This record gives sequence, structure tokens and C-alpha cells, in this order.
Amino acid sequence: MNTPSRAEFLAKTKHYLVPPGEGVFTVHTASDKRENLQRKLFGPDAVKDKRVRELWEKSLETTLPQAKCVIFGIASDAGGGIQRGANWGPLFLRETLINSKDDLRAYDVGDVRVIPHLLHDKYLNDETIKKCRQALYGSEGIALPVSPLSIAYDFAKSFHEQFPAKSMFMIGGDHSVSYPIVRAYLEAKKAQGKKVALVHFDAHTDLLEERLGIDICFGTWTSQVIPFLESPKHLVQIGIRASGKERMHWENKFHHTQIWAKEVFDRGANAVADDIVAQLKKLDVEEIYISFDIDVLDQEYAGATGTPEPGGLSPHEPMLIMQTLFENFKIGGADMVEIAPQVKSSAVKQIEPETTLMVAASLSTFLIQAMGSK
Ligand SMILES: [Mn+2]
Repeated sequence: MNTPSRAEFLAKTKHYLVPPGEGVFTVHTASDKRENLQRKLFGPDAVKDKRVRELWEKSLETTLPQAKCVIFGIASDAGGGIQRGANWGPLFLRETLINSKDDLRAYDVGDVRVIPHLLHDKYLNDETIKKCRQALYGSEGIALPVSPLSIAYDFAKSFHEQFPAKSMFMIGGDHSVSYPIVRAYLEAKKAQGKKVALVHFDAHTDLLEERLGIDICFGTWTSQVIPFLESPKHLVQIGIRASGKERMHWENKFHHTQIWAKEVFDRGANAVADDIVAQLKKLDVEEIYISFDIDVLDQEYAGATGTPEPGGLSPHEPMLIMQTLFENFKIGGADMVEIAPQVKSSAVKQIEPETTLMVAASLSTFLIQAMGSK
């Protein structure tokens, strides 16, 4: 396989992405947050002087090659379906992160360009693809994808080819955005000969094979990435509690491991973490990807999400599990998804979205630091 040159990678990246915080196509909504983020990233005058794009493009050439861990946003919620709003996750979570932590040891590569009505190119006809190519790239003949998940996949694939040792922390987005990123990660690691596993925190299984005829969405992405794992045993799901079917149903169907929230409460996070480590060591796993749906947490901590659920974990439980995993494996990739900061749940008494964002920021900081250090 021929790896494209750095120049080709940069040209593609400038087509596919926009500067950090610009993933939602709007001028005014949340502009205070976007400008705050961009001033902190690119300097106090960058926004006023309209130099954000120029400085971001320059940073792709100078700062990106030095970084160990890269932050990447996919502001798409077209794969959600009960309560939208996770398109604002990348901007709001980044702004919380940058306000609370100066030295994140990560480079922010930007956001995928998102046409909010699209999900994946395979659902589009040629006419629509042409029109969207014209809108995004100024030419209907250019052979580039147009839907957020298709762009994200090609970007992640090129990223891993270009920088095999770097890791990516992706911020969603509804959970469908993990499909392209996890798939690209698994394919890249397979090509590198690395043994990897997927650890998935969620209140829901996301194991439907399709939902209303759509095979890539927030309810199906996990079943869609299983074929890219070495075996289904390389998938561990933690925190499940809102499912129409029992644990046995899912484990018998997919032959992976599920740990429901109740088991974490009954046995304790440390015992659960030790079991996962033992299982993955037996499979000779070296590296893990952590996909984190914020709704794995109880709605008391994560009310600003599409489907808040009671009876969930407290933040210290996934934190303990992730710390134990990090002591034993490299964390090669991770994501934080389903934060919908404009969503207010009437069932939740906490101040939102601040509670959800603060908790998500502390878990994200751990993951980013972990990926930046090994
Ligand atoms: Mn999910």
C-alpha cells in the first residue's frame, strides 16, 4: 500500500475539516463559545483579525506532526433519533476542557465539515452527491465524500496511515460517529499487526443490526464494527441497563462480554476492571479503544444527553475501570459522545448542561492525558 504524501494528506485535511469549534454550520449560535475556544487556541487577536483559518492551516503543518494525541470533532447528530442536539458536543466539551485545563497535551486538529441532513454517502444518489460536492468543495467532479460519517472515515484512515503512532480522541456527535472512527482504527491496527480490543461504556447496547432500515446509526454502530475486530471476544460493553432484551440474549447472539450497571454496583468497579484485564490479557491484547457514551452515567450526572437513563454509574466507577485498563494496556484511541448541551431533561434536578460537561471534561482529560503519555 502506498501511503499518500504529507502534502496530499494536508490538502485533503483542508478540504475535509474546519478549524476547531466550526463543525456546526452557523454564524451566530454559540459564537461566544466558539470565539473563546479559538482565542485560546490561536491567540487573543485571531478572531478579531479573522486569522483563525490561516493559523489553523499553519498549525496542521507545524504542530500536528509533533503531537502524540489529537482531538477531533464530529458535530453530527443525524444518526441520533430520539432527541437530537449532540451536534453541539464538540464545541461545548472543548470549551469546557480548555477553560479547565491549560496543558492538555493534545493538538486540536479541527472538526469534520457537516451537512446536517446527511449521514453516510451510501444512502445518497449521484445527483445529491454532486450537489453536495459543489457546496462543500466548489466542484461537482471532485472525488471526495460528502456525508459526515464518510468524510470522517476517510480522514481517520488517512490520519492513521500518515501518523501510525498517533492516537485520536474524537468528540461526537451522536454515537453513530464512532462507526467510522472505530472502524478506521481497527483496520489501521490490523495492518500494523497490533492486537486491540474495544471497550464500550453505554447505558444501551447499540447492537441492533438496523433501525427502521438504517444500518449505521446510534443504535447499530456496535454491531457494525464487530466484524472488524479479531473476534467478538475483543468487545467488552460496560454499564448497560436500558435494553429490551436480557444480557444473555446479546451475549448468545454476538459472543462478546457485557457487564451491566448492576454488576458494577454489586461487585465493585475494581473487581470488574480486574476481570476485563484478565480476559483481554488472555487474548494477548496490547492496545484498547475506549468508546464512551456519556449516558453510561446516571442521569444525575449526565442529564444533557439524548436519552438520559436512571440507575447508571457514578463518574468514579468508569474512571476507576479506565485507570486500571490504562495500567495494563496502551489506550490507542477513544471517544466521548452523546453530549447534547442544549437538551434539558425535566426528570433531572442538576444544573445543566454544566454538570454533564464538567463530568465529561474530567473523564475526557484522563483519556487525553493517558493517550498523550504512552
Ligand atoms: Mn451509545
